[in-house]
Parts: sequence; structure tokens; C-alpha cells
Amino acid sequence: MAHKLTFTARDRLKLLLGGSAFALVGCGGGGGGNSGVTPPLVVTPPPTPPTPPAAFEPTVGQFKNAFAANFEIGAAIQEDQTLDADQDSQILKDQFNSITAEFQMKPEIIAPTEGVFDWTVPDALVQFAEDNNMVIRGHALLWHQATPDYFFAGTPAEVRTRLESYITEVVTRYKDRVFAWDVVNEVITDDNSASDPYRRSNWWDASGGNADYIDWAFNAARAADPNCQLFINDYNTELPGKRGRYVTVIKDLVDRGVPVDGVGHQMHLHVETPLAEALAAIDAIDDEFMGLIQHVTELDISLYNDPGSCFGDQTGCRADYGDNIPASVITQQAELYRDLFEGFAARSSVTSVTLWGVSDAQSWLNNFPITRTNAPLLWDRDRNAKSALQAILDPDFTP
Ligand code: 9MR
Repeated sequence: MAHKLTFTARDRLKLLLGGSAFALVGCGGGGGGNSGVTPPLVVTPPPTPPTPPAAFEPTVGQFKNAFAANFEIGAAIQEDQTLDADQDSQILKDQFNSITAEFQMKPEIIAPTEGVFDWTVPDALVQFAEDNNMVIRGHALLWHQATPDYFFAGTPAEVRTRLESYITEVVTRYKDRVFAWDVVNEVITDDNSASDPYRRSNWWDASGGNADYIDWAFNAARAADPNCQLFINDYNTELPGKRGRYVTVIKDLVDRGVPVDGVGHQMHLHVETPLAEALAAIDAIDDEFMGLIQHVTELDISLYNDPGSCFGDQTGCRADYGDNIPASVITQQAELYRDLFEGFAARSSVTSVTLWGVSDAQSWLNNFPITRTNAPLLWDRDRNAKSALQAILDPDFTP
């Protein structure tokens, strides 16, 4: 019994090349058949392998150039990523035009002992930025973490003098080199039922149970560098309660003439963060007509939509995907990244967007709130550009 065969050009090519898609039975192995009888063919239909999409590779400069008219594209980095041997260094130079020290310009690194400054790494980071035509955001002058205990010792007057002296040293050293500083970081409370908007922290206590330290920090930074852009920075501004408290504090600072130039939104988001809420964070500041610029300072999109308890006492966290990240989650992430960049670009107050890392290999979210595989950034662990980056850059691409 002979089978009718329909060959496509592609099938012929496979046969010619000895492709394995067809099993020819009764052909004497394809070479020795000499019976003079047309042998029957048994055909296994060729599986049509899905053609994998060509891996997306941004052209040199494509990411930063795409938003050159809108904002700088930044990455939080550690010093080792600036070294030529590091696989992130070329990505940084090619695709980013701004850096932020992920932790190496915080007080515990710069001044681990009172009055003793170690500029080695911060100097190297500032130099790296200048050598590669990048700007550098300073992060952060005042935070309730990563700050040695000596900062909080003594009377409020002593605390103030010490804080002013630290800020003066640091901002003066990088005057006209660090273009923006996060002057105060995370000073807003997360407590939606609190009677005032301020975080209760070591700084609150050291100030004498008030938020005066915020004024001290901004005034000292302005005195040290009149041209540097001075930022207040916080997370969860995509949540209405936190956002409302943020606006209250910022309005108060501006009304009292405290020298705030800009508002930072960290934007540690997750794949189910509503786009509208993230953009509402930017709009809430614009709507107050305070003339402030805005930076997205720590953008990443976690794969996991965890309950608050996960961040509090690490209970209820979403289960680790391990190596089996659902394709739908990667798609959600790419869509949210695409829509966020489109939304940021449509808002002229946004003058800088920084990702909190370069690749998924290095993200803090692999170890926080729990140790778990996360993939919140735009390059994967092997430094391949992800569909999220393609979605941002290619309007014809559907993630
Ligand atoms: O990602 C940063 C991590 O590597 C540091 O160990 C940590 C302490 O310095 O700070 C992390 O960065 C935080 C940033 O400074 C402020 N917003 C939250 C970030 C993630 O915790």
C-alpha cells in the first residue's frame, strides 16, 4: 500500500539534509534497496516545532536613547559591577545613563566610625559615572537603616550638629558631581491609622520625638550644594494611604520653604500592582502644583503578590516558583513594565527612572522578604534581555 505524500519545500530540505522528522521504512536503509519495487512508505507526520522568537537584543544605546527626551535611565549597582571583568559593566555602559549606589553611599559605608570617612568606593562610583557619561544619584543621606548607632546618641542638639556635619562633608565632596541626593529616605509611616504621617524611628526619637531632623537634613544639603537636586524618597506611594501621607508631608515642607526639589517614588511593585495606582503616585504630586520634579528611584516588579505579613514576619509569602515561573507571570510583568514606561514618559515631571539592579541574578528580591527565586528586572540571570525590555522598546511586540 502506497501512501500519498505531500511534501513541502521545507520537508524536502529536511530529507536532503538527512533530517529526522521522517522515518522511511522499507527503503533498504535508503541506499541498498534494489528490488525494483516501489517500497511502501510509512510516514510519521513531522512535528512542526514552534519557531522560537528571535532573541531580543537591544542595540547599543537603545534603552537610554529611547527615553532621552524624557528621563535618564538608571540602575542601582554595586562597585564590582563597574569592573570590566563583570558581565554587567557593558550593559551599564551601553544601556544606562544614570547609576545609584545600591548601598555603598549610605552612612554605614561612608562613616562607620564618627568623624572617620572612607571615600574609596563612593569615589570610584562617582568616577565610573563620569568616565562613562552617566549621572549619579546619591542615595541616601538619612535613613533609619544602614546608619551607625553613634548618629543617634546625645541630645537633639548634638544629634542635629552631627547630622549637619555628616551631610555637609558628603554633599560638599560630591558638589556638582552627584546631581541629585535622596536627602531623607522612608520617613513616612506605613500605619494607616496613625495620627500623624511620620515614621516612628531612631531619627524621630533622636530628634526629641518629632520630625525636625527632616528640616535639618534638607537645609544642610542645600547649604553644601545650591545646585544639587534634593529629594525626599519613599516606597509604597502606589498605595493610596501612604501616598496621601506623603503628599501631606511634602506640602508641609514646601509651604515652610524647606528646600525640597524633587519627590522620589521607589516603586518596588509586583506583577499585580494596578498600573493606575502607580501612575496616580506621580499625578498626586503634579496635582498639588508644587513645581517639583519626580524620580522613579528603585523600580522593580516582583513575580509575587505577597500579603503584608510576608514583609512583616515572613508569613503567608507566595510559594517559590523555583525554575518554573509561569509564562503568564512573565507576560504580566512585561505588560506592566511597558505600560509604566509609557506612563512615565507621558508625565513631564518625571526626569529620571532607575531600576533597582541590572539583572535578575543580583536583585535584593532573591533574598527579601524571604529567599526565593525572583526575576524582577529587565535582564535575566544569564544577562539576556527579557521580554519586558522588548515590550518597553518595541511597539510591535506583544508580550
Ligand atoms: O538593595 C539594598 C540592599 O543591597 C542593601 O543591603 C540594603 C541595606 O543597605 O538596602 C537595599 O536597598 C534599599 C534602599 O536603600 C531603600 N529602599 C529599599 C531598598 C531595598 O531594601
